[in-house]
Amino acid sequence: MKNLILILGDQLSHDLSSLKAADKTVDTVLMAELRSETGYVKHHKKKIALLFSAMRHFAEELRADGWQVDYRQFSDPNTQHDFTATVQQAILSHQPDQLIVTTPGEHRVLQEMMNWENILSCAVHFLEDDRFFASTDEFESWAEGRKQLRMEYFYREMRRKTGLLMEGEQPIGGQWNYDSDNRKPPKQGLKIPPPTRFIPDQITRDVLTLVEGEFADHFGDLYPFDFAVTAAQARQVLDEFIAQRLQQFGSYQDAMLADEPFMFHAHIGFYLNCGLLSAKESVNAAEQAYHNGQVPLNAVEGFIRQIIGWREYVRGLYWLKMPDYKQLNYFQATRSLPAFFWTAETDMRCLNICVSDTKKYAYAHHIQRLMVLGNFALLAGLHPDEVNEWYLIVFADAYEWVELPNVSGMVLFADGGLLASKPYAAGGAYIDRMSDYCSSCRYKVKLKNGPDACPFNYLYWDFLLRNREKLNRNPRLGMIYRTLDKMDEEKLELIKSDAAVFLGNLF
Ligand code: FAD
Ligand code: DLZ
Ligand code: SF4
Repeated sequence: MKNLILILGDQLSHDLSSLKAADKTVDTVLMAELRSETGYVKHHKKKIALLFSAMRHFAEELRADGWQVDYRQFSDPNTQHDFTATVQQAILSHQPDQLIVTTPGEHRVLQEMMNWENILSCAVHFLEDDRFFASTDEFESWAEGRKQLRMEYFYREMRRKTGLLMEGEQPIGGQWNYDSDNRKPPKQGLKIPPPTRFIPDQITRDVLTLVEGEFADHFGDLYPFDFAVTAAQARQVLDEFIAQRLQQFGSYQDAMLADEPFMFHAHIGFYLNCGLLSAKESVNAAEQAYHNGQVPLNAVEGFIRQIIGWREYVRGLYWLKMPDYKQLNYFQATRSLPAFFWTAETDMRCLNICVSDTKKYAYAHHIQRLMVLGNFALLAGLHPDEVNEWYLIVFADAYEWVELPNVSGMVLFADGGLLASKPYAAGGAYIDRMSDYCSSCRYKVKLKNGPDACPFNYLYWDFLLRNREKLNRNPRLGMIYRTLDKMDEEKLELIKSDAAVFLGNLF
């Protein structure tokens, strides 16, 4: 039996289920740089460069390992530019008995592939993507019958299943979650090691020239390009994170500094999501560092929770709820994305910094994504479709399965509270406490109303007023609505008029 193995741009793992099922002495691997994938949204230039270079390096590694690889480069005149046509053409030239594919990460691509059984001239065999800790079926069983799908309970299941940071049935240290130790504001004089960077080799330089020519109208700076593009380099990023930054990761996980876009974060999402780095090796290495006495429990638990908790949970939720999840808009938000999300031209310093970082690095860390960019999108009532598209475009780690639940669920509360127990809405005081952004902003974070007041302050209360009907029965918002109810009419009018003027001038 002769197989054709299609490997997608986010399946760059040598232990991929489709490769494990194949025989390199007779089978052929197919990989392709496709306009359908670079163009379904106009990805950040760095994201395309990362994927094309990582794909080309991966193909080279497979060849060195004895595989036959049919690799279609973007500029090759024979490249068909969508998955279906590419596979049809490859079947004609290789005449396989069967096409083997590891199930794709996105619903959009799976829909396209579901039709292949009918239109291709060979059998099609889908294999589970077993690079995750929980299968989609396992998540479905966990979710069944639950009214609320809280990540914390799923996470505990994953701790039990993997045995990570466990002593028998109990969590090491007696607590499942050390988040309350993980909210330190940044302090002066923090020593933050620089991120791991790589000098582009010839393969990457060729890709950069291609991206420069073909995707000049896409968002973001292509240069400098210093991403890891091989599994060995991605492993180096992980190892340096564990040796140099994991120690402080927990404590300063929520902190933001204007001159430190990378803080103590791991910067591994890019590599986990395209397959260069495995989630299992990442959490195992972190746990080992804890057992070796190199890192404290709050740090390692926080890191492991992000991966076996949040990352697995959002994937499970995505496959459980798609395609309907994409249509949800609980607050019926309609406003268009303001231009500064692309240009960074805004006098709100926090937003200017977060958009500028995103443009430069195709990266912003979690709290920048959630409590600055996302908080603004929520409070300003931006339409979920536009916000989702933006997040999918701008971050090099963005794929719909992980982006959509974070944006529609965590940031916009568009699912009405399936993912989050209350909206992550906050006024300027939160940003001021967790960052150094406000001290040199044109707006005054302590002022609540008027032309110099921080817009987050009145937008926060205006959001709660606008959505009172949908939120005031939420037990976690009871105290906040009681505070609102104590405000006099004059104050409420000021909030509404400041918000109306501000939002009226957004374009
Ligand atoms: P670290 O902070 O060092 O965390 C380590 C790893 O934990 C990450 O690499 C990631 O794999 C995982 N992780 C942490 N938080 C989450 C989470 N909420 N959901 C899933 N995995 C998580 N992550 C993506 O991988 N792709 C996205 O497209 C994406 N979009 C996001 C959009 C919004 C609005 C928000 C609030 C979060 C989003 N996240 C996304 C989650 C998180 O912000 C990124 O995973 C993280 O910033 C990546 O940087 P890092 O590798 O330095 O992560
Ligand atoms: C994101 C992406 C991009 C930009 N380009 C390609 C590509 O040219 N070829 C490819 O196979 N995959 C690419 N990808 C990743 C796919 O979009 C991803 O595999 C699907 O979204 C399924 O998760
Ligand atoms: Fe952002 Fe307000 Fe602080 Fe300015 S004052 S940086 S707008 S939170």
